[in-house]
Amino acid sequence: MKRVAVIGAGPSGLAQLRAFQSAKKKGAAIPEVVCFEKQSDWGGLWNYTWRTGLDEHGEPVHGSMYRYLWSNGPKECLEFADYTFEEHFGKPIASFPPRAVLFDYIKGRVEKAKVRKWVRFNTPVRMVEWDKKKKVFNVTAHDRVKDVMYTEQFDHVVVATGHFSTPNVPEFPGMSKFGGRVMHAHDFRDALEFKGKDVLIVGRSYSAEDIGSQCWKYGAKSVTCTYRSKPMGFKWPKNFEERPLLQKLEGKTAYFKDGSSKQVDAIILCTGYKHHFPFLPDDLRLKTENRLWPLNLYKGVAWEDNPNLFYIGAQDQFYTFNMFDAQAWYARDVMLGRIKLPKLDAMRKNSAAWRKREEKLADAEQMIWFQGDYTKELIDATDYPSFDIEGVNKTFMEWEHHKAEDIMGFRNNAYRSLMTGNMSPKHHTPWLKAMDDSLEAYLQVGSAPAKAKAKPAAKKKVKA
Ligand code: FAD
Ligand code: NA7
Repeated sequence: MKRVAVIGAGPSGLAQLRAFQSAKKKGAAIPEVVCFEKQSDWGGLWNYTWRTGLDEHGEPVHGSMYRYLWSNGPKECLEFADYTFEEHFGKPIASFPPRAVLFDYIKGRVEKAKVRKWVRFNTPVRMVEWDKKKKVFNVTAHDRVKDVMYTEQFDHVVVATGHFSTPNVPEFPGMSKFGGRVMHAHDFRDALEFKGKDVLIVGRSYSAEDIGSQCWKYGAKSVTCTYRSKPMGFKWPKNFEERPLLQKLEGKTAYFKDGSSKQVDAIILCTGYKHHFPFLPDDLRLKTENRLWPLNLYKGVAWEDNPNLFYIGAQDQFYTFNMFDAQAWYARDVMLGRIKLPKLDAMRKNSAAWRKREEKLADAEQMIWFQGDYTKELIDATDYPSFDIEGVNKTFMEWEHHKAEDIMGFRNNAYRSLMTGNMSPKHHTPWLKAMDDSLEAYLQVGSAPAKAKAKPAAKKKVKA
């Protein structure tokens, strides 16, 4: 029997497990699937940890998520086509769930699929090597509980280890003598730490926007975001501003490129992450910055130089969960021999054309349509339930407009599910006033688990 190693049990790795289980359920013979996960539970970044630095085994902490994190995009844009929010929660729920609610949803599908037995927890992969003669991968893993390293052979390897975990940490002059806290977004956990403080945020992307908003919501005295390329440009509330790039620090004074300065108590570097695959040798390792079309991956998934290796979720992301599904179903069908890959030249040509298109994208709206087209192309190639990608794109557009209108209130909007056709309810509390991010508070289910109370709703049948 063929063997497949899936590295990582976050949304991408779990999509791969579900893809295989779905084929099996329909009667296909599938390979043996072994998923290696370095954390003690699944869910990837959505599995919150209070830890920073090193974990209980001395491994770098994977988690970059923080308390009070709510979905930064509408849940209708990431909904699984084969497992809707309504199926999981038994009723339509509001559009921007906090982390715990999305974590529950992600787990629900794989619990139903009964694939937990495929996962080896507390087991980081240390090395993957291709044996040219035998045409297999030697995968070396470390069982941290028994503290034993071992090597096994696999016909295919799927890398699903995420790329928002290893921080990109620039240094600014004067940092080593700064009289306050300096940290990267990766280590940010609780905005209350910055209550009453003047906070400086470096960066202009999602982390800067959300961590800045969080700090403001939970009582920071002021938030100043400093940008390298251009400001975010939202209509920020009082005591929230944007300034050109930080040049240097003197004591607790920050100096900016426009010559202005400000006293700050803490600096949070929201300067992004690095693709980091320390377990892969040069010939198998994706080297890229965070972008929509990394090169060397055919259809964004198959490692062109050795298409027995796959990457799921390696791109920058507007689309997330259902795009990972599209990729996982595609990779599965290549592994099952249902999809034949073209020769290397043709794969490279195809990727180059996507890259050319990607390079011309001028704004977020064009990027969303690009990623939508890509996701649709993959879905059309497999039996993943097709869904209204144009509708998802349009929901993203609405979301963009809602953010431009009201950056502190966009999460109060509701959208229609593209999977069930049902309109989501508005949330019971405006985001700025909702301080409790628990599942129970969000779903108003008291202390009982949401699923125990919720009755399955009448739902659209899906074919996967
Ligand atoms: P991850 O979730 O990172 O999971 C990777 C898994 O691989 C982890 O479980 C990790 O422990 C494991 N792993 C890593 N190395 C090894 C190894 N060597 N051996 C074994 N296992 C390993 N997306 C949204 O859709 N909505 C949001 O609101 C949103 N908010 C975000 C907020 C933050 C702060 C961040 C950082 C990301 C956010 N994202 C959001 C994007 C996020 O990338 C995806 O939602 C999703 O978690 C990606 O899934 P993944 O499986 O590719 O990676
Ligand atoms: P992103 O989206 O990769 O953005 C990184 C940001 O960091 C971006 O604004 C960069 O500026 C900025 N950056 C990087 N290096 C520097 C230096 N040296 N100086 C100043 N600014 C810098 O990462 P995020 O963490 O925001 O988002 C990652 C995921 O987390 C995302 O998917 C969300 O869902 C949550 P630039 O724009 O290039 O000028």
